[in-house]
Amino acid sequence: THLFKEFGPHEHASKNKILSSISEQHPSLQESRVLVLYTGGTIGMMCRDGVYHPEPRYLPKAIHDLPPLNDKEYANEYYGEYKVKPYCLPPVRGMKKRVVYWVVEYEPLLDSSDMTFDDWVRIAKDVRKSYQNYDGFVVLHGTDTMAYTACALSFMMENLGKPVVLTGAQIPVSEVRSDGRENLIGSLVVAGNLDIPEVCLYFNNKLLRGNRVQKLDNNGLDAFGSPNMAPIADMEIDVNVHYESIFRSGSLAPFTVHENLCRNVGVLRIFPSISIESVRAFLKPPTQGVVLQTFGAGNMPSRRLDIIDELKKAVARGVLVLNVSQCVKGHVEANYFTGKILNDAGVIPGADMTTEAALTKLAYVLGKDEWDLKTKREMLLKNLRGEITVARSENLNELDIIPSLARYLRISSAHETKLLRNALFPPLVCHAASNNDIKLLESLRDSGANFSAPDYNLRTGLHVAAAQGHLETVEYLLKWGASVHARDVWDQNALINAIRSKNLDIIKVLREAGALLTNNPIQIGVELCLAASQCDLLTLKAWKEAGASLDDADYDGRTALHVASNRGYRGIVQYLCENNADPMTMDNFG
Ligand code: ASN
Repeated sequence: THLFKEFGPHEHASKNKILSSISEQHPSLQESRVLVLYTGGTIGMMCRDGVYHPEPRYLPKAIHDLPPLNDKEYANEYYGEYKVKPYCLPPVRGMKKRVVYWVVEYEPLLDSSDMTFDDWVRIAKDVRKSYQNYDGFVVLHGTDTMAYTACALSFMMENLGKPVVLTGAQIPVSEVRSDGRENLIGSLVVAGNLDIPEVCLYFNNKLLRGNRVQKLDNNGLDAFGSPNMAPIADMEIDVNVHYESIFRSGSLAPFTVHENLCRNVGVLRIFPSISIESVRAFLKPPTQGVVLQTFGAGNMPSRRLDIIDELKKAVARGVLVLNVSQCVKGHVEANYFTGKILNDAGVIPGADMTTEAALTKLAYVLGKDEWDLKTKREMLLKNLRGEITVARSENLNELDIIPSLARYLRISSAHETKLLRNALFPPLVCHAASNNDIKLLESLRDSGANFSAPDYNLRTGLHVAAAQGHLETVEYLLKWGASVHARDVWDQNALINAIRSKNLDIIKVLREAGALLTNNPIQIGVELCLAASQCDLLTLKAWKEAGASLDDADYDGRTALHVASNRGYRGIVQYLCENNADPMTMDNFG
């Protein structure tokens, strides 16, 4: 019962209340909704008896009174009547949508050193439960084990289509020099405005891929780095997102959470003259997965045949051993005999994964009961969520038109050419989508186009293809990671566009990829009544296929069944009754 204890500005509410409150009619379409899960960490701590402790309820109240984190005037004007009032970020320069957010405080709040696998599962499940109601998620977390949580969540969240941003602080918000305020603002901006469907970590003006991150400094405010990967975004005066490096799931399946993590995993750090007894003790059952931290580019003392022999025996018993380097930078490669000897023993090379990523990947892969041992080994070698660097085989081909236009417009700097590319690609993608031109889409992709980047009306190629009824293009765009959640300036996603084009096949494909109806049920009720009044069976079928309840009523409580029976449309009445419309529903006039 305490799971979703929520602290609005000065009130408590159950999770259900939060969900119902955000489905109320929205004052402005140019908003995005973010859910903040506050798990603990220094950000909300207070110093008592000379040591820091998590302080329940302090942080949500502090945020409420901080103008850069809460525009009270806006909140009162638009959300004054809400049961659980959200916090509203003031407008942020360069960002199209205002961020409106709700904070759920966990109980108990934890120093992240106290977190366990169960806490990762709890966070992942909470995101799953509220996934359809928010555009992005922020997880407030202690810094000590944030890298582990970020890695674990990245694997557990399959086919993620929205940003999940972890952040925290080195100095609590209760202190004057706190870095927590900036970190929270930056994370909210990312979660509410950027199309980055990844688990990431935001700290000190940098956005890093979650499963590449390590805590590198326990004193500096720039505490995190991802030594083997450049940041996904730098938040300087301008926000510079490196869209080409974003990892997008190529699967057509919807978002899910894999909860089962194998606990029998561990990290074994090799050091000169390590004893065979400790190696043996470590590899003993019930151990199922081991991250082996080796020297340099993945090397072992080759004269220690006793250890190699123990490793071979463990591998033969089915233990998965993953080799990562003790160096923070670089990757494991069998360049030396001392490295090759491990490969020959059946140890799996871990490329440039961090120890945190390797450990949580093992827990995830070993938790997949449906995979046999061979598949598990293959999965450990594969780049599942961007945790491994994969060399791009082909170079980006600059689309011919870009350099010519750059010359014509007398643009010479690489930066300006990049701006030109970013401005031109979205309308070109929409144009190709509208013509069902997969060849053009292919060459745009070769040139580095991001299929989720919206045009000036925030429309993407997927909106256009769905509106035009081009199934092949819809499938192609989804395969290359287009977001099913993108909403245009009229608050419509691709699913609504597919309903308007009455294309049941497209609706099905979008739904399978995780698309959801985000409209208010009253809006849907109005649409259903309108379709019934026009005897438009196909539109009713389209709404049904998209997941609408045919019982949704308009503002007067009237349903499609009221309208169709009033007009004597037998076919429509029959269809509605066959699809569970309730003939006993009363409108507001009884
Ligand atoms: N011990 C704290 C934690 O991880 C450190 C921090 O958040 N800066 O919860």
